[in-house]
Amino acid sequence: MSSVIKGNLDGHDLRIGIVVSRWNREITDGLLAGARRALATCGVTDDRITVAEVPGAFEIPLVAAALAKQGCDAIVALGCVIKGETAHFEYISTVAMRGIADVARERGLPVTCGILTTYDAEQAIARSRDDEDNKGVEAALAAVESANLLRSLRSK
Ligand code: INI
Repeated sequence: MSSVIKGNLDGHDLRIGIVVSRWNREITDGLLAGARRALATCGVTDDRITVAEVPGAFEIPLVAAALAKQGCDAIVALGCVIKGETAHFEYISTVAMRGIADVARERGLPVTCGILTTYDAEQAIARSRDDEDNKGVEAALAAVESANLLRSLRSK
């Protein structure tokens, strides 16, 4: 008989790192608020959450790697890259996305993606409001679930 291993959303004994960028701050503040709300619903207390603030999405992977070294069980990456007139958007978003995936694989812990890459400000606002579409919420829940799943797999 096959076994299905799932994570759960009980975060009471997890340490969670959040790395959040200041670029498009009104958006990333909304993502951070969403992530904090979601972690509270999972039972992650404030004293088990470390928030590191970086200038922009480009800096997120390096700081995520440093947080990983400090013993977090999972890291939530929050940022916002909005398409502009130049190719800058592609470079920043590619480095940020690939970077967090690399940190996750290299460190063996979840680094979940709450980095918005949108075509305009309206799309970013719609994904950072205080509602069910908030991507900070999604990334925080994914962090708790994935950290618990990894724990289960490693205990077998
Ligand atoms: N950083 C972002 O997080 N979002 C952006 O939209 C953005 N744009 O458009 O330039 C951005 N740039 C800054 C970048 O992430 C670095 O902080 C900066 O280049 C210093 O290394």
